[in-house]
Amino acid sequence: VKNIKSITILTLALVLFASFVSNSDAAEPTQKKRTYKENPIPFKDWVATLRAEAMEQGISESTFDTAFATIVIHPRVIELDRKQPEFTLTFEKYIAGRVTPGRISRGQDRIREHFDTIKAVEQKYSVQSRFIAAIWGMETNFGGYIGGMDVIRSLTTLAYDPRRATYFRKQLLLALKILEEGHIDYANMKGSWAGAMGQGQFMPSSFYAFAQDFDGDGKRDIWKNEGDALASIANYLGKNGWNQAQTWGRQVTLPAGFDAANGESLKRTSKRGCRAMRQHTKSISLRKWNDLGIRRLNGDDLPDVAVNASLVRPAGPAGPAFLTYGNYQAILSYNCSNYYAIAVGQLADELLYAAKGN
Ligand SMILES: [Ca+2]
Repeated sequence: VKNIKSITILTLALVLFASFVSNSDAAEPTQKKRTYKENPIPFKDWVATLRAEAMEQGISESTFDTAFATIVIHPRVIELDRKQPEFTLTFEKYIAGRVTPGRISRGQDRIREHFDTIKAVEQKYSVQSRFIAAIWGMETNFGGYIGGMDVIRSLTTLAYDPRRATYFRKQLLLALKILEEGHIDYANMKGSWAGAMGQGQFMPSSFYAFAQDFDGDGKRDIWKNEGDALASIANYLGKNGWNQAQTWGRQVTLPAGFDAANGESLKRTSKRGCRAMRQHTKSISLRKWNDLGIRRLNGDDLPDVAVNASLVRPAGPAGPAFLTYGNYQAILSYNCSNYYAIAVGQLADELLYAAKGN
């Protein structure tokens, strides 16, 4: 027993040593460390100018002073903002972490719970309910986690910080307008560290572009009212070109030698769409894709319909391939990432299969 104990201690010591070594390795900067400017204006003076600007825009003194009564810069928000671009998950790990059996079954429960509402939203906004639900699931696990941070404090921190001050000052003033109009009160205006709010994680500018008052009570309550939240997501997709007659795309197989034979001729030349579209081929008809030997995963021909699609392989040339339709770009408008859009599409498919299985 003593020997086992000493071996365990030795192993533990080695593990600790190894982690110490790897930690110190990790501390070596692999990228050039960025330096950040600080705001030269004292925070108190900055708040005073913001208050004057808010008054000019019709925010009342009482709304402003309630929201700013205990305001402080929140260092955690700055820390999260600085850490952000390190996106190191592989495509497979990203999907496996988001399209999970637990999320699919919670999605089914939540759809069942709000079935009449989600069907009414689907009809009014012409967006299939499974896609509304998939965005809802990706953003907040179907309203399960809407973020617990004080939105005014987060936006104030990011607006005072010079890095993206102009954008966040605009978001902050719109957040104050949301309070002024009484859609939510200050104490309940919670969100992500970057100020994304409610069950669909809308920034204040998206709130004013897309949020809906589905139950007609005069408030666009995207935090606690499922009808308002789901209608807002559907309206977001609808206003970004959603076509109810189509799906998002599908995973496909490529014939051997596909890239060598077609790589050049399929290069995307269009500049339309967000950044993530740069990884796609050009958009051609499904019939042409079928002629090039692209098939469904089960080996069947592609659907014989007049639809254009672009091909993307988010994990690189050796990874899975997807043909994506126009609706895919509507999903990208929500979050411009191929990983995100494919996860939304696959979660929507899983919710459909699960519903059929019941
Ligand atoms: Ca409402």
